[in-house]
Amino acid sequence: MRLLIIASMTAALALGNGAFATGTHEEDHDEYSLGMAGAKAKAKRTINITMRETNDGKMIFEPKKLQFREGETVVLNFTNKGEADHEFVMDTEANVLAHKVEMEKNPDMEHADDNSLRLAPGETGQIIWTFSKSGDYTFACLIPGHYESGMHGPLKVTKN
Ligand SMILES: [Cu+2]
Repeated sequence: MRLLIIASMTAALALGNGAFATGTHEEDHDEYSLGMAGAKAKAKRTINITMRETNDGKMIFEPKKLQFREGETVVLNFTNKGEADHEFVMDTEANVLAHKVEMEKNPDMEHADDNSLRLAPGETGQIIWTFSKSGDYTFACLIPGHYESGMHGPLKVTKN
């Protein structure tokens, strides 16, 4: 029962943020376990991340791995250089995989969470994030089929 209570609290928090889009995640997906949206003024580093398809039928993020230091605020700039929509979401692996199942049931679900974005071909986007807790996390594109085509990688937050 505890899980159900947490899930409804998460939903209430999402509503409070005005971050509710069409389609909702009903499970507790704890999107802030690796930190929180950060302030640009605190960011000392910018990482450029590209999403695209490859000629041999894969879908990739460049770079393939991300690493940050605990407490640092980073500007993540995204460019979709592909011909399909792509998404970026970062979270614990368990939460990413739970999200993946939800996306497969409901492919048009939109995310309005701070830890994710979706870009049309040619579009750019930005997430400014403070990585407040060290650990091993994952980033992925959860548009159905994309994870399996290669769109996921490790995100490590190291202790200072
Ligand atoms: Cu994708």
